[in-house]
Amino acid sequence: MNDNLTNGNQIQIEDDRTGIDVQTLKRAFSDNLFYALGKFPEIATKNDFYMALAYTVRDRLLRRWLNSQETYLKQDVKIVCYFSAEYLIGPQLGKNLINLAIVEQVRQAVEECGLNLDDLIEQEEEPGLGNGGLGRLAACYMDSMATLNIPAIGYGIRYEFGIFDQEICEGWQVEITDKWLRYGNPWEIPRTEATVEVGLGGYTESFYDENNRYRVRWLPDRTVKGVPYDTPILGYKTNTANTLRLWKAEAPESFNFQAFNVGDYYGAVNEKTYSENITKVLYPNDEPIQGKQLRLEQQFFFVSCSLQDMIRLHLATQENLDNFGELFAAQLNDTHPSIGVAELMRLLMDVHDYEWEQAWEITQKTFAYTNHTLLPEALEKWSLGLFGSLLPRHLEIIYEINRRFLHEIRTHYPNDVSKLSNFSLIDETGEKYVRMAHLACVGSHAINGVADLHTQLLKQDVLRGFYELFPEKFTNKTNGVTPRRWIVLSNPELTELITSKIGDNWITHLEELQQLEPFADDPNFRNAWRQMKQQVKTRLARRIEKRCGITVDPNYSLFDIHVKRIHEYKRQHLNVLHIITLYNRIKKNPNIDIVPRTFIFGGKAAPSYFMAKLIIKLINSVGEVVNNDPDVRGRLKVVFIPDYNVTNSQPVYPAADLSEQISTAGKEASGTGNMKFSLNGALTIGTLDGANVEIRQQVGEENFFLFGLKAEEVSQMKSQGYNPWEFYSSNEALREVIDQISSGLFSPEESNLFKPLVDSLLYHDEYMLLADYQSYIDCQDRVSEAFRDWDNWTRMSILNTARMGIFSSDRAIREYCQDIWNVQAVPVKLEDYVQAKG
Ligand code: B1N
Repeated sequence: MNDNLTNGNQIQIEDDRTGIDVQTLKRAFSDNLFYALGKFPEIATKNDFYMALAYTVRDRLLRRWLNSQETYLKQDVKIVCYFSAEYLIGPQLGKNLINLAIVEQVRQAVEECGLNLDDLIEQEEEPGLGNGGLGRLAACYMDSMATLNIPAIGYGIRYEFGIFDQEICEGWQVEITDKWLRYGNPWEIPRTEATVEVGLGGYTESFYDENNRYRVRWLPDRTVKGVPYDTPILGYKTNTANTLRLWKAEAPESFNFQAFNVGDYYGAVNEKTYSENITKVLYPNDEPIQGKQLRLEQQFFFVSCSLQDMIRLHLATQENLDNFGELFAAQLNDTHPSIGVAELMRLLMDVHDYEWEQAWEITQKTFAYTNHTLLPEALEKWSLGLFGSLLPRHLEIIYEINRRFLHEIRTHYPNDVSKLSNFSLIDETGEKYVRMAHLACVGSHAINGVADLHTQLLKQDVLRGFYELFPEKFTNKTNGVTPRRWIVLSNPELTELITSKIGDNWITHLEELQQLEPFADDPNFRNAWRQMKQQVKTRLARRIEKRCGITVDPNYSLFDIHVKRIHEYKRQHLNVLHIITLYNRIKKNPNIDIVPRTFIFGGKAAPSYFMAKLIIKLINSVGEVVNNDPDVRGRLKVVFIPDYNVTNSQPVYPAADLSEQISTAGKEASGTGNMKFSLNGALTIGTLDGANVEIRQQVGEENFFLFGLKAEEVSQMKSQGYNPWEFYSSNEALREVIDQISSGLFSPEESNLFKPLVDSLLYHDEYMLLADYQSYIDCQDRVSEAFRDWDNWTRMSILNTARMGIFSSDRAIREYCQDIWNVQAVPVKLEDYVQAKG
């Protein structure tokens, strides 16, 4: 059984509790079912079994987690604090099993209990605490930091309701509340002892302290408690387990007691509800913002909690905060946490007695800012009225930062008053606003974009002035994704095939995928590759059948996949124009020789984004017609996978033949789905936008389907007065497609249904679909021709995977560590823990 037990020393006793041989795992699993869940196996639900297994796995990473925290505390090491309002960490069980390298033992243990591991893994409800790419990037970076042994804390918000669940009813998106905590969350541990208080509202007053120094204090009119909930983030086959610390807002008891004392029961309860609202729900918009007070409260709340937490940690081993910026690197994931600049200044000056100059030095040294968007409407700004009433002290501090900053501007550009209003942290062109990107830029020592093209456009355009002023602050950090989740966990078939040829070192050194290149010329390997792809496509086809009731053909049909948030700039509707174009070709000539295609869509629309919701309806309506037309004979299928999230995306990326990355050039900051597809051997049809540019460079232009206007051509055409109508009237196929949509061919019950969409294309076409239509169609025709040559397609597919190594989030994190954070790896020891040989 367990031969370690025979020695009977300390180490083996520990091993008896958390050993990883099959017998010990079985015992632990049933113990957890009984002692933690309080269930006999006979009456346990599937969820009980899942929970028991989750606890069993958590038990096995606790030692690493606690040792990591102890190591950081004792060694005065520099810690990365990732500040993000969103994290999309996905389901944890499967990932932790892989990282602990105990998949097979656990599979067997669970099987010997009469259960199936994959069923239990599927049971997990993921924490949907983000909207899309930005939140998922934060999760990939947490994974890479742990894997690279970089000390890190992820700070964020524990939303009670994450991104809504999406259902499709009669082709329309319906939003359902995400009750992810309903059955409990086995991965988190509340640390109530580390609770902090956050003030809101009220006013400020100045006074002279005992040393006769002029000081300011903030007298908030309400306070909220922040309670941290910690989730361990274990690295891959390493002892490092970092912490994701998410804050939950709670009402302070004192408020309730006060109100109770005066007999105001309702007031007390109401106050409690009001405070707890702050972390109730994630705002479900991914790009444009709405300027809602609650959102600013969320941002300030989690940032203030986190900075207070860092200061407490720091002062546990240091005498003062002088070297705060040497021991912490705080990364601002977009401007959402940028209020941190003013909050750290306040904490340093008002609470810890620092003078402005030194506080400012510490603040700039601590923060760095990542920009994630080029859409002007997505740049965050807060109206002065709202800002001042919620954060009066912070507004004063921002005014003072601005005063000093504009003084520098005046000396730098003595004869140019227009510079002042351009650079100002306050937008005074109409109603007055605080410009959060400006605050982030002046308060940080580094500013980065998330792909080469994006960083260039930031320098030339969005943040041009700041680049002229401090060029040395700007760097590019092209996004990356973690191969552990996006290959090893999502695509076991591919993982096995790669490993059979080049070993498994690529999982932490993704550049080694290069070693696959020579195999692209090996017919046996190409065969194996094609079979693997077939297998994975079949897996997805089964899910689609089950979920959507649509039969698709994994063997002969090209899987053409477009999954991401629904947004006009991402142009899902351009894809639809192509589908209708193919449909028309078939209708005109039902015997036409056409490459069969399965068009797969997935993605959520912001609930208030009318046009995005109409695009979902259009996809489903076109699908209804195309899927059921006997002339089509199943050669085209259109599928909309509902409720696209991390869990549901995992079977999707591996199954793609073609990846749709067709945003209007200059609009998508980077994209990360583009990387997941290509890594899994899909070919890309794409514009020169975001990271597509670099993906094409890497995989080679002959292995990438490029179309469309370039970013500079887009802006040129715009400035010359773009007229979509010209494209419409001069292109017969396009005109037919548009006319069919507007005539109600796809909405027989309501012929005007898609009028808003058609009108927007014909009269504005902000995202230049009509300008790119023909180029897209021609390119899709090249795709189809290429797919006919299966063998060569497979070659291109292999080369895509082989050349995508640099898009690992490990590479991205190494760059952040070197160029921005100046942090080093810190290995964690695992004393008195011995891995069982079993
Ligand atoms: O961030 C991703 C990029 O790969 C995508 O190109 C980019 O669109 C995405 C407000 C955002 N930018 N901005 C957001 C999210 C939530 C929110 O409330 C804006 N998301 C992105 C990772 O770099």
